[in-house]
Amino acid sequence: MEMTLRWFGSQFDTVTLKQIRQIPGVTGVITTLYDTTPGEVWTREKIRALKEEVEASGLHISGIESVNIHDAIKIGSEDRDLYIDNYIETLKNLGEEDIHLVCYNFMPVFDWTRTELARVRPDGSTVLAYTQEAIDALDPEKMFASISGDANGAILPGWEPERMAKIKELFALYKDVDDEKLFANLKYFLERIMPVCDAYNINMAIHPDDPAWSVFGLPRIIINLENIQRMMKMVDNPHNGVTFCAGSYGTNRENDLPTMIRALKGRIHFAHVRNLKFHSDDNFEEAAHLSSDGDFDMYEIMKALYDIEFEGPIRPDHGRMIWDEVAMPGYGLYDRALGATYLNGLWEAIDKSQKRG
Ligand code: DNO
Repeated sequence: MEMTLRWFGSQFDTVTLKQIRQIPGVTGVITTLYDTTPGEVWTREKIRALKEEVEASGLHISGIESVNIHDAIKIGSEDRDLYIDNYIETLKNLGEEDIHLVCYNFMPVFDWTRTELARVRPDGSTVLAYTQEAIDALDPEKMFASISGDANGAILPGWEPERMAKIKELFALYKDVDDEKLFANLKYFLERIMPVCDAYNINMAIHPDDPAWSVFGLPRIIINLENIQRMMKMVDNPHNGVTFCAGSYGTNRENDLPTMIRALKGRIHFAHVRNLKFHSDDNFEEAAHLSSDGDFDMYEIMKALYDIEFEGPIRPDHGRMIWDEVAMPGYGLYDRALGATYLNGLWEAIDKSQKRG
């Protein structure tokens, strides 16, 4: 595995490449062209400029998170081929620039959903949190407004303000899209992009729906092992793989994370590793990465990744806001650096104990 950190680009991130370079064991960044909108072609020039900037700091680009999917593709509307053509062009340009990993999601309307961006924990840190009760009491059209006030001025990943401004129209467009239709639209998209992925050896890594169940009555399909296996079988190509995100699959406590990892051997292209603390099945908050701070056994998660000989990038995921840092919720420097160091420590211990055993 390679330890990495997500970085949103110098225009958007409070964290610098120099700081990332100084986290022990972090050698790559997972990044994006944050100012592009879904459906737009990423030009080679822009990709190359990003790459050069990252490489000048002594790091490299380990993958892209995300190349977002235009709603027309998820809805399956008539103009979807135009946007798929653009996506293919972007993949080709990434491949030409020697980038071989793309994380994306297929969630309708909203990307990840939380009801609080700054819940205070007993130690005074703040974290992202979710309660079903708050979702049920909320008008979905007000979802964006209800959380954006706590975003520390940052643009939230996957919550493009220009899309959120059209939220009513978006809901209307998805009204005939159920789980089956969404699966069919995903299949259509994957079938069309696989040839370019084969040609440039690009691993597509679908990110799970977060939380791993339907919100506001919208269909959500990337939620459990059964559905991921269905997705992989329907377009059976090793480039059609997954981002194993512990914090997203783990929202559903029926998902046994180490078992899922073992079952997905060979098709996990990217891993997000973080911990959650539950108050009830549908009231949880994000915790420090350390096992004892939350409800996941982080050793078992890392051990499962080790056992399947996972070689792709891992990144610590959302961190708590600590030590008075002001940054994008979940994406400050300090707690993610602690997370990376802890995960590297677990990996080293597992590796040494295996070799000695
Ligand atoms: C949230 C992230 C997601 C993720 C996308 C992938 O912090 O984990 O926004 O990047 O769903 O496309």
